[in-house]
Amino acid sequence: MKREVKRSVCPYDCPDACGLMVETFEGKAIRVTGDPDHPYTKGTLCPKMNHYEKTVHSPERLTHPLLRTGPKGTGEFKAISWDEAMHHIKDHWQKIIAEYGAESILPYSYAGTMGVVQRNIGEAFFHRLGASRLDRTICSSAKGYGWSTVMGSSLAPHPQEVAASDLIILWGTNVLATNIHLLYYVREAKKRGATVWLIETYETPAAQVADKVIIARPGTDGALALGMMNVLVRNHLVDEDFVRQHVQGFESLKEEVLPDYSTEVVSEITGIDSTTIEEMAILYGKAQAPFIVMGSGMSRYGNGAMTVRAISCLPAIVGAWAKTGGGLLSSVGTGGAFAMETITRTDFIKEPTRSVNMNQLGMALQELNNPPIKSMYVYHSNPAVVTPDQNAVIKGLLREDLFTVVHERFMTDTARYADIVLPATSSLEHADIYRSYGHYCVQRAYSVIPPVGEAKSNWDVFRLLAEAMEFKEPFFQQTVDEIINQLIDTPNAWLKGVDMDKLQNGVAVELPLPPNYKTIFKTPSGKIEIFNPREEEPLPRYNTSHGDDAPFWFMNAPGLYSLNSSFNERPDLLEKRKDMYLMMNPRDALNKKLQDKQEVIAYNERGEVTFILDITPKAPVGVVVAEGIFWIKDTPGQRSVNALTSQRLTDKAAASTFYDTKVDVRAK
Ligand SMILES: Nc1nc2c(c(=O)[nH]1)N[C@H]1C(S)=C(S)[C@@H](COP(=O)(O)OP(=O)(O)OC[C@H]3O[C@@H](n4cnc5c(=O)[nH]c(N)nc54)[C@H](O)[C@@H]3O)O[C@H]1N2
Ligand SMILES: Nc1nc2c(c(=O)[nH]1)N[C@H]1C(S)=C(S)[C@@H](COP(=O)(O)OP(=O)(O)OC[C@H]3O[C@@H](n4cnc5c(=O)[nH]c(N)nc54)[C@H](O)[C@@H]3O)O[C@H]1N2
Ligand code: SF4
Ligand SMILES: [Mo]
Repeated sequence: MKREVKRSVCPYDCPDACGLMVETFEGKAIRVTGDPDHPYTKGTLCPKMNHYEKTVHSPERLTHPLLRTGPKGTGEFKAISWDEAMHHIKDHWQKIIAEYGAESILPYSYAGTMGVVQRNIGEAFFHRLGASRLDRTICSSAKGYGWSTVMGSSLAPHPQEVAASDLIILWGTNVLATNIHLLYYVREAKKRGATVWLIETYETPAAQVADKVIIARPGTDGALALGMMNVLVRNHLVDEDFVRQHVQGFESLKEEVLPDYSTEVVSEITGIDSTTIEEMAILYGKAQAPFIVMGSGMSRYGNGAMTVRAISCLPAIVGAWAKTGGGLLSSVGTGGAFAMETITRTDFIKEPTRSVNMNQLGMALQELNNPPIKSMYVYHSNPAVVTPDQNAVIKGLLREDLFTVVHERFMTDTARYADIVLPATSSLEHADIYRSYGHYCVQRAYSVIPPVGEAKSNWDVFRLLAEAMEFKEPFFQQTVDEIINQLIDTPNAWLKGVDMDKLQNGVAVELPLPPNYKTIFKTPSGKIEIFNPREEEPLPRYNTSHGDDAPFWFMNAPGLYSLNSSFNERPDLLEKRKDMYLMMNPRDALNKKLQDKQEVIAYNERGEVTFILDITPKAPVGVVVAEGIFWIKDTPGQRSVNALTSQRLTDKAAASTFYDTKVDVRAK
C-alpha cells in the first residue's frame, strides 16, 4: 500500500470548520495538516487538530460494543457482538415501550460531530420511534434569539470583512481559543492600523491582540451597550440617514429607554468607570467601520437574550452595516443550504411528543413523570461532564432502573454509567457534509480510512436500530452517500452558485452572497427592529441576571487545548493544560489567606469542586475562573466544573446559563 493524501474536514464544534489534508498509510491516518486550498482557513489548524491522528488511533479508542458487568459508574464492562448489543437494546426498549410508552425513551445528543448528516440524522429514528424530543439549547440559542429579535434572519457579514475594519470589538469571545482563523483577519486589520478592544469578565488569552481590555461585571453587558447608545445620542454620533432608512423604533428607544442609562448609572452596574464608557462610545461613533465580533459569553445568563439584543442595536445606530468592514458577526447561518427536513423527518412524528430541555437533564432524569424517563440513548455528547448541575445528572445516571446506551469514541464519564456502550467512528472513518457557523464554506468529506476496530458511524447504528425495531420505511435503507447526494441535489438559492464538481470532489467551496446583502434586512418590517412589536418587551433594556448567594462570580470558559470535553483522550494536550486551575485575584487570595498552587474547593449550593489555585491579576476582584472542561479522572477531586453550574435557563430560548454562577472558595 502506498501513502496517500486525502481531503477531510474538522468535525468539531468550532466556527472554523477547517479543511484537512490527511496522509494515510496501510489504512491508518499518519499525519494531519491544514488544506491550503480552503478559501477561509487556508492551510492552518489549531494546536488540537495538528495531531488528530493521535485522537483517531488513540489506544483509548473503543473498539467493541460493551455490556455493563459491574455497578453503574465503575466502568466495568465485557465485550459483546453488535448482534448481542442490538438484541439487548431491542428487548429493553420493547419492554419499556409496552409498559410506559415510547416517550419514556430520551435521545441525548449535541455536537461531537458537526457533520450535517451524522449530527442530525438520529432525529429521524427517534421521531419514528415516538421518543421524547430533546430541546438542544445548551450552546447559543439565547444568543440567536437576541440577535434575531433585532435582525431577523439577516445574513451575517462575511468574516473576512473584519480585515477592513478600523475598530474591532471582541465582545465576550476568546478568539485565541475558539476562533483562531478570525484572529488572522483581525491581525490583518491591525497591520492596517485598526484598534482592537476586548470586552470580557477577566483577562483571557485574547487580551494579547487587544489594544484595550475592558472588564465588565459578569452579565452586565446589556447595560454597557445601552449606556454607549446614550452617549452616542448625546454627542450627535447617530447616523441619522441610516436610521431613517433602515431602522424601526430608534425614537422610542431614545425617549423611553436610553435616559435610564446615563454613564453614571451604567458605571455603577458594570463596574466600568464613566470616562471609559464615554470614550468607548465616542470612538465607536467616530470609527469609519466598526466591527463587533460577538461571542456567546454574555448570552449564558438569565438575562442573556436581552443582553445580546441590546448589543445588536449598536451597529444600527452608527450605520455600521452600510460600511465595508463594519457590522456585527454573531454567527453565520447557512442552514438553508441543505434541506434539513430530508434528514430530521419531523413527518415521522405520528402523535405529538414532549420535549425535554437538555440543560435540565438532571431534573428530567429524577423528576419527570407521565411517563418517567426509563431509557436514554446518548450519542456524540458527554452529558456527565458538559451539562450543568453535574451532581444532578450523575444522580440520574446512577438510577438502577434507567437503561442507558452510549455511542462513543472513548470511555467518557457518561459512557462509564452506560448499560451498553457502542463504539463510534471518528470523522476520518465516515462520510459527511459540513457547513460552518463561522464562515460561508461548505465541504463534502468521504471516509479516508476504514473504521477502527468494530466502530460504526451514527447513521450506521441508527440503521441497525431501525432494523432491530422493524421499521420498514425505505428511508432507513439509505447509505450515507445517498443521503448526502439528496441534500445537495435539492435545488436552492445557496447551492445554485456553487461549483458542484468541486463540492463532489471534496474540495471546500464558498456559498455565494447576494450583492448588497449587508443592507438587506430580513425582518418582517424590512428594517432593523430596535422596536420589535412581537416581543413582550418591545424595546431592549437591561434586566438583571440570576446570580447565586455567594461572593465570587465563576467563569468556566473554553480552554485552549480542549473543546468542550473533547480532546481529553490526548496525553500531549492534557500535559499542556497542566492542572485544573482556579484563577483568583491576589487581593481575594490574601483576604481568604490562600496560597498559590494550593488545593482549594470552590462550592455553592449545588456542589463542590477541587481546583489548584492560580493567583493572578488576570482574574479581577470578585471573579474566579476555570478554563476548559476536564474528565473527572483528570481532576484533583471527584467532580469537574459543571458540579457548580445550574439548570436555570435564559430569559428567552431556554438556553444554558453556565456563567451565571457564583461560588465561595475555601482551602481543601
Ligand atoms: N479551544 C476551544 N475552542 C472552542 C471551544 C472550546 O471549548 N475550546 N468550544 C466551542 C464551542 S461549543 C463554542 S459554543 C464556541 C464558544 O466560543 P466563544 O463564544 O468564544 O466562547 P464562550 O463560551 O461563549 O465564552 C467566551 C468568553 O465570554 C466571556 N464571558 C463570560 N461572561 C461574560 C459576560 O458577562 N460579558 C462578557 N463581555 N464576556 C463574558 C468568558 O470569559 C469567555 O472568555 O467555541 C468553540 N470553540
Ligand atoms: N461549564 C461549561 N460547560 C459547558 C460549556 C462551557 O463553556 N462551560 N460549553 C457548552 C457548550 S457551548 C456546548 S456546545 C456543550 C457541548 O457538549 P458536547 O456536544 O457533549 O461536546 P463534547 O464534550 O465535545 O462531547 C462530544 C462527544 O462526542 C463524541 N463523538 C465525536 N464524534 C462522534 C461521532 O461521530 N459519533 C458519536 N456517537 N460520538 C462522537 C466525542 O468522543 C465526545 O466525547 O458543552 C457545554 N458545556
Ligand atoms: S478545532 Fe476549530 S480551529 Fe481547530 S482544526 Fe478544528 S475547526 Fe480548525
Ligand atoms: Mo457550543
